[in-house]
Amino acid sequence: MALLDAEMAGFWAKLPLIRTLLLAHPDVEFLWWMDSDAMFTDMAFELPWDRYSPYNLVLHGWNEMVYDDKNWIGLNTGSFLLRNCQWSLDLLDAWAPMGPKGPTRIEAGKVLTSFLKDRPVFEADDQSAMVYLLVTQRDKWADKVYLESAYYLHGYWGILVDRYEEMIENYHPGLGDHRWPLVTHFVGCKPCGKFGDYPVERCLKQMDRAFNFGDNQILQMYGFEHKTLASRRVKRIRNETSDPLDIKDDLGLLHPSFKETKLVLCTFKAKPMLNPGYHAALSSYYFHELSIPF
Ligand SMILES: [Mn+2]
Repeated sequence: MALLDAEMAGFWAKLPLIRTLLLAHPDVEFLWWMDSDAMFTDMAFELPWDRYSPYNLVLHGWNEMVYDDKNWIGLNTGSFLLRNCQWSLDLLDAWAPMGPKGPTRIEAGKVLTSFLKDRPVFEADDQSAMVYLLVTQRDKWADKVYLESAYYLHGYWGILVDRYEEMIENYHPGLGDHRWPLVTHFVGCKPCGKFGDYPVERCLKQMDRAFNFGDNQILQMYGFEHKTLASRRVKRIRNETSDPLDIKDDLGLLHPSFKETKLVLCTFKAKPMLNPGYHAALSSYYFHELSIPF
């Protein structure tokens, strides 16, 4: 795939970029891909890392929709976790062949539309190609792929953004699911292009609301919040104090704790590593996983 960089434009550009990032950062165990049209909207949610120790790829999705229905929206490739190991580099190679723009991508799109459920006619996209790969080469990949549906690793914006006020009224950050989504992903919004599936005004307005919904969780640490979710202006929600260390930190965002996690190495079926020194360099089997302050 290293040779295909220039051909992998549009939604396929993530593949060569991810490959480069994995190789450039061997000290990073998991890479979390986030589309530029996706936002973190729960700043307190902790990913269930232990659940993922046997897996190398974690996507939002449902097993039945992918493996039984072959539905092209059975999973989402806008926000996913990929373990940094040889398995993942192999996966990127297997995922890439439908990507090169031009006749390859157009012809591959026809294959995907006829094979997958409910897929409209359009050129090959990375998400459909992932469903296709998992269904057609299930034995090779599926045992290391976890489809997560217990929380919104990806959350479709259309069913979330009109409920933010209701969530604020009834719930709190840290839940990550329909009550307080970890990620709000503006699938189908193309405010910079002509071919979006939704009106540009609704997309832009709701992107602002999603941003402010997430931003409120940061601002509250400093005693402020947005006047409304539609407003960039902020208001004070706490009196000034001469004793800032006494400020309550209900979400635990001011002083996040650093956790020690057992490093899980990639597992192989009798296949040598690309670079034997790659993981050996991580001589300690423990590392300090940064609690990402989003
Ligand atoms: Mn996206």
